Amino acid sequence: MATNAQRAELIQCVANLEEHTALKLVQQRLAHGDDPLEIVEECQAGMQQVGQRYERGEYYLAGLIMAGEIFREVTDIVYPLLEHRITQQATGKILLGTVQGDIHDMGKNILAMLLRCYGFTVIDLGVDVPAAEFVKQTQTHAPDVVGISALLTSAHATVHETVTHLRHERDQTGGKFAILIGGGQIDDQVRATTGADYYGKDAMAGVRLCQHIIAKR
Ligand code: B12
Repeated sequence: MATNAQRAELIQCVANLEEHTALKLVQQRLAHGDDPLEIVEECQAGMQQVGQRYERGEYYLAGLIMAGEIFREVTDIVYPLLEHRITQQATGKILLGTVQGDIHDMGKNILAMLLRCYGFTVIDLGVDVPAAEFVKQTQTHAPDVVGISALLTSAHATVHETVTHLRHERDQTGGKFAILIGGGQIDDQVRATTGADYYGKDAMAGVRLCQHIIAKR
């Protein structure tokens, strides 16, 4: 079990874009049997600090790119460990994607990975997905849940457009899928404005909501 100082050190390394030290700490922590999911959460906290420094003009776009690269390397180490941890019976089908105009995908990828760990079948449409593509893929796959990710505030209008198209499709065809949104600045107010059914504050909340939606059927 990591100490608070060890947690803070990893968060600071990611925030300071110290790639080699961050990866070394991750390896050490895993070797000591620390929870891979906690390690991912700490790196996420480091990424938030990177975002704040970018907002304050202390980092430029290169800083965001570097942070993205560190996070990807961490997940490359951690994912295989998580995948072997939880295996349950298939519980439902989830269609996932990041909305058009937004190319952030690491949060969505964590959600996809955790959903698979919990036995869900995930169809990942990737990033920059137009509303019409979400609709088309619901026709092809008949999912139980459509999960929409967006990190940019400027993409909230596209979230709204995507949800509106999906709701229309659901009304027209009697489709049963629920619409779940999450990522960045999305909160329950954005959920209400866009007309989505559910909002998940993080990937684990997303998994719990998918379980809840399917259990209700
Ligand atoms: C890395 C990064 C990038 C990388 C992305 C690489 C990649 N492959 O994703 C790159 C360099 C490409 C990038 C580009 C840009 N970025 Co950027 N980026 C970030 C940064 C630092 C980290 C994001 C991240 O991956 N976090 C880690 C993951 C795990 O966290 P997460 O995405 O939030 O996901 C968690 C939850 O939100 C949730 N979740 C996510 N999706 C979903 C979906 C569902 C259904 C559910 C239930 C839950 C859920 O679960 C996840 C795990 O718990 C953030 C800072 C921040 N505070 O987030 C800025 C940030 C998001 N970026 C920002 C900006 C401005 C940009 C650019 C416009 C910069 C520019 N001038 O070009 C471009 C936009 C490009 C585009 N069109 O999308 C701003 C957005 C501000 C705003 N409010 O709109 C931020 C907040 C930085 C800041 N503070 O200014 N970025």
